[in-house]
Amino acid sequence: MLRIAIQAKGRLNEKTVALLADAGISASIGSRSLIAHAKGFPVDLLLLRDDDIPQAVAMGTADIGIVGLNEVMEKDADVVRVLDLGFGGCRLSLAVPREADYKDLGWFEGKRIATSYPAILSRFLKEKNINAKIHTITGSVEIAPAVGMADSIFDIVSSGGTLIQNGLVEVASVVESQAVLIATPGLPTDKQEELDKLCFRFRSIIESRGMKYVLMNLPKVSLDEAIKVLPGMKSPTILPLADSDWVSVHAVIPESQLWERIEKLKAIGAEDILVLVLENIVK
Ligand code: PRT
Ligand code: ZN
Repeated sequence: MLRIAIQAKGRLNEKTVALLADAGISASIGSRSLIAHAKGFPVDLLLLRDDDIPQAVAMGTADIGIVGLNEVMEKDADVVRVLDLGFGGCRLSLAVPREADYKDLGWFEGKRIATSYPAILSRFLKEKNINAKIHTITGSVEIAPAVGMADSIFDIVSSGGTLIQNGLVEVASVVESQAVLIATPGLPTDKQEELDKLCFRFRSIIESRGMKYVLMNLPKVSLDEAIKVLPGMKSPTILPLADSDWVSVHAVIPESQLWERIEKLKAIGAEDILVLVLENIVK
């Protein structure tokens, strides 16, 4: 049975539990227990702080884990990065006070940088040949310059709102991160097979995100034109209607292109357009 480490509580917990549920894995997670038995797939859930997940997976305490790539990189854990999960997106960036006379990375020479990610930062500074002082602090890194603890920060940025609120400007993005599925290197065959099955489910869920299933009635004469607008997964599905001058067209469209394509389809005579949510794409 696979043991999967997930964040007990925090930013990644909700989306991780939702991804597992979409993959048919449900568990009643009590607030105090460390381990939960799941239904729907042979896995146990190990509920940990995100900082501990890379190490737990590297040591084999858990076979697989879901955690931010930033934590995996910081701990330099010996794990296999199996799959990018498409949520928890953020970046690790250097930021300086708005009033700083910043031109380029040379500004950081001799400066104090506050961070919760000293390992990633020190690798970066070494690569860029910059000598700076790293102040490791956990939590509220962004207030360090204002209280005189540091000249600048290296921290997680998502919308950038926290930086603005604290009078800081992002000057270099060092690492792009998102939630990733990691595994212990060299899993035994039976566990690897279970992991492959789980990945298959995760992939189909991830691929269907942001896609819509669209059905419409179309005058047969517009079909060639519609096929150009609707590439679909292979090509759109065309079904005959009782009225032989019309066909029913089904296609999968990325949400970002939905309205633009629907307008084009309406312009060539499409009617009764239905847009449905897609749950899974199984390839
Ligand atoms: O208790 P535990 O140790 O498990 O959790 P934690 O408090 O260490 O981490 P948590 O739950 O805050 O974050 C878990 C993971 O979510 C991180 O390791 C990242 O991979 C990912 N993530 C995605 C983020 C953010 N977005 C994010 N915006 N983690 C933190 N933030 C914080 C950031 O530190 C800063 O304070 O949000 C603020 C910036 O947000 P913006 O939107 O204002 O830029
Ligand atoms: Zn943490």
